[in-house]
Amino acid sequence: MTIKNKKTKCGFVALIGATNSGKSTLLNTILDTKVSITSHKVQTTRNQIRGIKTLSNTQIVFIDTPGIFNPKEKFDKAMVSSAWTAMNDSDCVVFILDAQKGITKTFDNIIRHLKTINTPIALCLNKIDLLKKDDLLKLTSEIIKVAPNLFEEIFMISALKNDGIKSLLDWIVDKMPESPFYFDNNAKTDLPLELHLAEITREKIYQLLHQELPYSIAIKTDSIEYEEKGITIKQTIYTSSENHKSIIIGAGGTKLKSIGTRAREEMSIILGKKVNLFLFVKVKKDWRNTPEFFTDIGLEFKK
Ligand SMILES: Nc1nc2c(ncn2[C@@H]2O[C@H](COP(=O)(O)OP(=O)(O)OP(=O)(O)O)[C@@H](O)[C@H]2O)c(=O)[nH]1
Ligand SMILES: [Mg+2]
Repeated sequence: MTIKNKKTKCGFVALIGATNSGKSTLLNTILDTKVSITSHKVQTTRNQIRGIKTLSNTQIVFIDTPGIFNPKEKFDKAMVSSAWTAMNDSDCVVFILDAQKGITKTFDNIIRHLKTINTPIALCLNKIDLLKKDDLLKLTSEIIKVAPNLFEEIFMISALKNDGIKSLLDWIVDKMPESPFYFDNNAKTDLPLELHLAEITREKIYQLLHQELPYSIAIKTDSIEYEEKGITIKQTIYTSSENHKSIIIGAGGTKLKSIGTRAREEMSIILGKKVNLFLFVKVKKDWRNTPEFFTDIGLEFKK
């Protein structure tokens, strides 16, 4: 029987969790390709990133979300709010908990929100590669005590080491509603190329710059030009102060060069062509309160 004659299923899964719990890592592992940037720093993902997995007659649209934290500024509030929206709009929710961190204030906050929805929820205890089995079992029983009947299933996984993910996928497939596919069979993401390329550079900045600095930057892809010799990409890195600008550029431009080299290498792999990348650094003090920096990445700007 061909796929055309089969009934198909398709739906949305929201990946929810505290910042740094491993949501984007899990998405990339499931898709077997890098769609969402990751880093050891908190607040890496800033907007909803959709990743698509097609398995014979089921298409799963994963929504990776910004981590939940206690937001103070407008931009941070918009990030967290986009995570809650994804949760409300999905057919099932996967709550990813860093099992090393266990039950925290953020955990309680997430639980409070999860109790308000009627969608099936699975809990993933992630980073089990870093834990002893006894501690994991202790944490599981504590969670069941704190949130009885909230989770349909609890999975123990390592997103990084691709451990325990098959049974999570089976659970998700079971939750997908009957529906035609929303995307092509080969699609991995619907992220516009400009944004995808900007995310790659942002990831390199998270890797190469320390402390609070990555939070002060935003990136825009200004142009992508396809030429015979390769692809020329121009991007601007916006930062909120002159001081940060000089740190990003580094002595004699060395830091910016390293960022550019790493980003260019990854872009060349994705695009399958030689890439010339030009990075410009501009100070825009108030970008975190400027509407276009929200809407460009799909965040809502509230006055
Ligand atoms: N040891 C181990 N590390 C992991 C695992 N999953 C994720 N990590 C690491 O945890 C860090 C955070 O991972 P991310 O995937 O960026 O986390 P996130 O939840 O998307 O974070 P935000 O986007 O900031 O909300 C990275 O350094 C990952 O390599 C895991 O299963 N085991
Ligand atoms: Mg993330």
